[in-house]
Amino acid sequence: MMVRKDFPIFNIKVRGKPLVYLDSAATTQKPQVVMDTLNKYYSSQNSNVHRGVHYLSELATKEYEAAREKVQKFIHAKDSREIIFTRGTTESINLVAQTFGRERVQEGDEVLITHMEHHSNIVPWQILCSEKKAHLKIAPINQKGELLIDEFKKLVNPKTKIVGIAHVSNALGTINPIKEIVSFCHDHGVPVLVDGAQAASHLKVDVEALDCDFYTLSGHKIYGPTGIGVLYGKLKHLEKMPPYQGGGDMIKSVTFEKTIYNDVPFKFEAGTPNIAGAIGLGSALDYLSALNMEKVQKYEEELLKYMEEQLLTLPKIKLIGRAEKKAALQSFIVENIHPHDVGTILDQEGVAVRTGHHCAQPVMNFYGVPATVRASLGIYNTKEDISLLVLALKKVFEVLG
Ligand code: C6P
Repeated sequence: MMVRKDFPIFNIKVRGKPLVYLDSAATTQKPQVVMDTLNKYYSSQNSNVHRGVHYLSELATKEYEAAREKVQKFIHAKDSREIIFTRGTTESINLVAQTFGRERVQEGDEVLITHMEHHSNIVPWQILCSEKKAHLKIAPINQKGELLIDEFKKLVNPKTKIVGIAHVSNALGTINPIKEIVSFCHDHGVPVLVDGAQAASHLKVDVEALDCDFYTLSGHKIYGPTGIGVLYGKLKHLEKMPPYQGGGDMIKSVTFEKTIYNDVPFKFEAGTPNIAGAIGLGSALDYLSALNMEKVQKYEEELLKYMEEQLLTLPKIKLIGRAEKKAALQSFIVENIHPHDVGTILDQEGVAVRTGHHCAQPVMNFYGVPATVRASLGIYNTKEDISLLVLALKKVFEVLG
């Protein structure tokens, strides 16, 4: 896509070389328009929301609520009240575990997740299960990094109270068949939370079509600012759920005897929210929508295919994560060279990749590796970036091979 010019970061040099940024799964770079929006907000709109009758407060509130509607449209939610602003996916999942989960899961019950989850979709459920004396069940994956769907289905039973599953795995790139999973789970009366942190910037997300109960995303992974994220929840759930945190803005009235909570979504947005972040996220979504998510998906699919082919031309490289349906990233290891050493030499060449366990240690354990190198793509990457990755990897073989 011809969008590189929109991202000022590509004007910098890294160690005297042009930046080859292959770490968008950790966080994406930001287009100028998002930074301009933040600047405009702080320069001419800054005020607190829902709290003042004055001009600026009304303006900030209008912009903040407009951002909520942009998120609603972007993920095709029915109602903007189904969009809650959080700090990111991690907070969104914790919110659901500590409210919906806490009420629903009781002693002896089960929470079902998969072997490919990010720690953010494991630990909140572990905390809940330990508090409730419930059990965390894990659906297995195969060597390609795909969910074993029949095994998953066998694990759904009357004790299963909630399912948490990644739309796209951050360590393997696997795209899970969410629609099929949600439909199966609903047939068995089980609600599903979808961790969309790695999906929303690559795929066209339609929460109504997926029919999931909850969907989460992180602003910083979708070309928006850090510190802002989204929890989508079906209105019927959100209205029944208790609040997550108490404080300002989430109440209708407070006396020392009794507090009446505000309506959804404000009930879940205690305290002054990340107003600038939400508005910045709104502008990132406008930017992506103008590019057209179907075109983004197609472009990235071609680029990913090219990256896989190019990596396979190199000796000593083992690709990890070979699912039929994948999004925008490739994990790999280089025989006899630790991923951190690979990453360090790539960095010398201006190539940014992530090395480590990617906050998905169970995935590393499954493959029996301590870490992988992960090259992840965004809309600004080109075939040229991949050629430079390949050249830098050849350098790794020269130096350490
Ligand atoms: N993965 C990565 O490099 P936060 O940190 O709350 O924005 O997102 C957490 C998270 C949840 N689920 C998935 C599938 C994720 O990939 C992430 C974040 C980054 O892979 C940073 S660890």
